Amino acid sequence: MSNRGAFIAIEGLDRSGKTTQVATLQARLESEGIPVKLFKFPDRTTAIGIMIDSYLRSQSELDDRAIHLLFSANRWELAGAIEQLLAEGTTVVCDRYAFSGVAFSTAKGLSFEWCRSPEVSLPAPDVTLFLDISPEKARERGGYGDERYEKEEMQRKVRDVFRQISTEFDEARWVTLDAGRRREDVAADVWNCVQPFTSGLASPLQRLWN
Ligand code: 2DT
Repeated sequence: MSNRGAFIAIEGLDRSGKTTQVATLQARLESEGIPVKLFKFPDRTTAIGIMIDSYLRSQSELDDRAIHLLFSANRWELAGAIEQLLAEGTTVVCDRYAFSGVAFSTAKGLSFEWCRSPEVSLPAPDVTLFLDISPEKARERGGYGDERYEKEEMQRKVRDVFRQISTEFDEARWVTLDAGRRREDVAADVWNCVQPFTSGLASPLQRLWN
């Protein structure tokens, strides 16, 4: 039987260059002839995603738990498609995933355990790359944007929760990269982490936090 595709998640703080790194990784995989599909969470194009988008732009208000569950439901509505692609041998790259869900809602004051519950059993990434940047470095890069959560205090708290999450995974599954460096250097590290997965995996896909 042929290998399944690898499931790669890229998480990162605001101003970490995550969008650029995801695009660079996608281009590199394509140039190597590896079938790849990119997902971005939240996916703002679905019915649930439209509600999330409105909330993030502060055009609507929602209870903290309600928005948390919408973010999670947005992953669940695409989980089947992700599994299918992986089974077909396509590498799946996710720009943000369940870890953002837990990090942002916990940073708002909800309990970590409560935040994690709806994410349990989602397809588990084979490796998660966390693009870490200090608030000071982010400030140097021009500060944060206008959406909800794009505030220094929030980003500090989010960073702390990401660190807490990282302790639950062994270092083969969770890699923290210093994203305060030149983008070429970060991209080289990203590729070094992803390259071993490019021939796919024979092992079954795992479930998150099961
Ligand atoms: P982008 O700026 O990457 O579009 O993210 N978020 C994201 C959550 O609070 N929960 C989640 O489950 C996810 C995926 C992080 C938009 C913002 O949404 C936050 C930043």
